[in-house]
Amino acid sequence: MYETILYEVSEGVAVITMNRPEKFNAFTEQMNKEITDALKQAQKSPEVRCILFTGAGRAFNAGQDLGDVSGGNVDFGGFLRKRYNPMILQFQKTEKPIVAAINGVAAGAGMSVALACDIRLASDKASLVNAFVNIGLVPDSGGCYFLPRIVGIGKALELAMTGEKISAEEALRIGLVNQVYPADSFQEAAMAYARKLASLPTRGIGLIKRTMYKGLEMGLEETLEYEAFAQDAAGSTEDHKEGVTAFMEKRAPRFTGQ
Ligand code: LHQ
Repeated sequence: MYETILYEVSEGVAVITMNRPEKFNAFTEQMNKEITDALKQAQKSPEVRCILFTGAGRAFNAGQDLGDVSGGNVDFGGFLRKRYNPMILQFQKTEKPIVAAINGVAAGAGMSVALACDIRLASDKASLVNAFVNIGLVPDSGGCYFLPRIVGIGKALELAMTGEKISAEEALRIGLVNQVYPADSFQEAAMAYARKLASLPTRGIGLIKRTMYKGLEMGLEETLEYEAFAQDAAGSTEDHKEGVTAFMEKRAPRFTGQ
C-alpha cells in the first residue's frame, strides 16, 4: 500500500494521485519511490491501458519538498541520481499512454513530471512555473530535455530563465498543454479523455510512444528503420486485425489492447 500517492484502476485507467495536498503534493523520497513503483505496476497490469497522473487538492505538484533541503549540505547530484532520474526514466519505460491531469499549480520538478507525461490536460485554474531559477537552480527531472522539445528552445529558455508563472491558457497557446477544461468539471473531462485512450490499440500506442521518443534522438535513416521494426510488431497485433476488419465491415472497431 502507498503512503504518499493513491493508485486506483477503473475502466482500463490507472489513476495515480499525488496525495500530500497540505504541501501542494511536494515530492519526498517516499513519493519518488511510490510513483516509480506505481508506474511499474501499471506497466505490468494487462487491465491498465492508460495512466492518468494528477494531484490531490488545489495543486498538481510544487516540486521538491523544500522543507527537506533547507538545512544546507544537500548532495544535489546524488538526490537526482537516486530519486528523480529513475522516476523520470520510468515514465518513458512505461509503454502505455500517460496523461497528466494538471489540476492546479505545477512547479519545479512538478512541472518536469508533467512534461515527462505524453499528454497534458489542464484545468483553467492551473498554472505552470518552472521555479528552479527562483531558487538559483537548473531545471532538472528532464526539464532541460522535454521543455525545449515541447515548446522550442526560445520559449524554453524564457520560461526557465525567468521562472515566471504562466496560466493554463498561455500554456495552451504555446503548446505546453494539449487541452484546457473548466475547473468544475475537470476531473470528469480528464477521466473521459483517459478512458477514450484506454479503448484504443494499447500495444500500437506503446509502440508509437517508443518510436517517437526514439525518433527525437535519431536521424531519418535510423528512424525509418525503427518504424519498419515497430510496424512489424504493431502489424502482428489483434488490434491491427480488428481495425482493418472493422473498416472493411463498415463498423466501429472493438480494440482489446492485444
Ligand atoms: C511547499 C512547496 C514546496 C514545501 C509550496 N515544498 N512546501 C531537486 C534536487 C534537489 C533539491 C532541490 O530540488 C529538486 C527539484 C525541485 O523541484 S526544485 C524546485 C522546488 N519547488 C519550488 O521551488 C516551488 C516552491 N513553491 C512555490 O513557488 C509556490 O509555493 C507555488 C508557485 C508552487 C504556489 O504558490 P501559491 O499558490 O502562492 O501557494 P503558496 O506559496 O502559498 O504555497 C501553499 C502551501 O504549500 C504553503 O504552505 P503553508 O503551510 O504556508 O500554507 C507552501 O509552503 C507549501 N509549499 N511549495 N516545494
